[in-house]
Amino acid sequence: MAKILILNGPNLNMLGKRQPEIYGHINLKEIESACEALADELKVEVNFAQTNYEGELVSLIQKANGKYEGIIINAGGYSHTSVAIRDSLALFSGMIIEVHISNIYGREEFRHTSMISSISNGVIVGLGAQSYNLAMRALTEFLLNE
Ligand code: CA2
Repeated sequence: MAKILILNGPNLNMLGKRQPEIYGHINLKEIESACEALADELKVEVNFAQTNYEGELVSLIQKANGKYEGIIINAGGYSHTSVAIRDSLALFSGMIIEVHISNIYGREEFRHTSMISSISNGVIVGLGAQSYNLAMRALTEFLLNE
């Protein structure tokens, strides 16, 4: 069974608590539960991690190598700044889908650039919590056709 790791970066543990006009009312636990239900349907295994620390994200990505066929990552604010996270993803041998809950292109200029997009297989942006489900479907589809 294919294994997918869903990684969330800084402040995504705050989802549902503030700024619902940007990120919606759903919290991270609810997003993860929805992904778990979808994993059953898609017959894949899914695991989750969230951290507010850049280095920890790097370590999680390194450890995922050889263990997971795919990573779905919302690196939060680090998406726009982190060469270290980009470098660790570039070393990952499986597929990568970058997701963002909000439409980063409709927000402040500094959110318009992602360090991760060009080394990802695909990017899903601005579709709310659904972004994660869509990424799981796309990844599963990719992996089946590999
Ligand atoms: O839209 C996304 O998914 C983001 O990756 C979310 C990040 C932001 O820095 C990126 O530019 C786009 C922020 C994480 C969530 O931050 C919250 C802050 C307060 C309340 C709820 C969430």
